[in-house]
Amino acid sequence: MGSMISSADVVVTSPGRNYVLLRVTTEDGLVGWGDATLNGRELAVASYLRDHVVPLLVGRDAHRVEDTWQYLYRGAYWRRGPVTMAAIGAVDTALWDLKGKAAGLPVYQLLGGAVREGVYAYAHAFGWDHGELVASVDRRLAEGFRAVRVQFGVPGLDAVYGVHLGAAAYEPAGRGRGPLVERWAGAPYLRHAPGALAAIRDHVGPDVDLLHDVHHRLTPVEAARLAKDVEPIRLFWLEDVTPAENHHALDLVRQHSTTPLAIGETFTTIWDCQELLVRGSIDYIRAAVTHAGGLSHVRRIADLAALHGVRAAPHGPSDLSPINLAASLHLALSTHNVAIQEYMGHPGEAHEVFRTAYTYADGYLHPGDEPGLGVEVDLVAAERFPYEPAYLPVARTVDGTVWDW
Ligand code: GCO
Ligand code: MG
Repeated sequence: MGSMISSADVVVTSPGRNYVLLRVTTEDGLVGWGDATLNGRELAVASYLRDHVVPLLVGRDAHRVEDTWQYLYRGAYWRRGPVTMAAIGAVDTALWDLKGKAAGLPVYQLLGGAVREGVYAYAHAFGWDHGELVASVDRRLAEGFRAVRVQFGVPGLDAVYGVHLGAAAYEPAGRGRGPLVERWAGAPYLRHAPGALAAIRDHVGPDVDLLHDVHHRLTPVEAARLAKDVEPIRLFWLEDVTPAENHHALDLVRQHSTTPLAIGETFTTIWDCQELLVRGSIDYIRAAVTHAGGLSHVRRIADLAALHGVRAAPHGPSDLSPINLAASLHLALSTHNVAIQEYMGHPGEAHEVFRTAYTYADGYLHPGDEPGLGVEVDLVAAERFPYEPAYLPVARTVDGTVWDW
């Protein structure tokens, strides 16, 4: 069969926010799509793909997904890192999409078939104060979600990850300018957070799963104190309490609390996850399909996690395209230890560019049954949304010291 790759193209489009996409075409005219978006550093991955990877793809057998992964990872000598792994992730995802289309099967069938009827999803709720947050949580519950991530403001600060004072919506990447500076202070956050979360638990009752993302801001001892203070709230998870590179920091948190811990959205390989999984330091591993080398590699991470009783919960923000979300859903439907999928949605304009087969109903997502991933890209629409430079904010403490964002 004509499975030789005849061309591969990088598409950069900005329907509401920037996305970098990879389109791989075979000699018999099948097209596979991958997502290569790295928020705030998009063009670095576009260049890595265009200048270094695409020339290696043309002429290869599109069906050799694993060999291509190994070739791009081991063959480059310079391994790991977000730029490299997002590029490999895009290729791997596109080849799974192609394989599904060639077989006439949805990708989850190629991964072993469904192990559940639907993928449990969590949505985002945010509000600067309790009233705003309650209204936001209630909207999510009315949409059928039974798992909600809650982010709130902190008296004395103007911006906290996930919510800005006076802002109607939350989108961290600012377009067309350098990074915004957000002031951070640990003490007021630690004073405020347990009460803010307890008030939401009182509002929703025991049956709703509540999640919270600290976004790497705390020192180890601060994180331990927070995890201990919020124990009675019975969170589904507390995410990214400390900077993700410092694996030992989580040992201190573990020693002091049984609050479930999630981390790993910035991890790019199984090697970043290994120590945390083997030491039993976490409960959920957040590596994303795009950023951690594609479906092949994230499946491998999930398998290692399973050995240690850890469940996978791949990152699914709006800054990864619907192609990443679709891939994540095929993985989640077919992988025993995937626990939940983040479902943040996408900007309205994105729906003009991406046609998706996945569906949401009553708190659950399903990838759909179209061959491949079930996402098609309208290239004419994509051209209407040219790239615009955008940056994530940078955090500084109140005395001006750069901090973790
Ligand atoms: C999440 C994440 C995101 C990140 C964003 C950075 O849990 O969804 O923390 O909101 O901030 O993806 O690019
Ligand atoms: Mg997060």
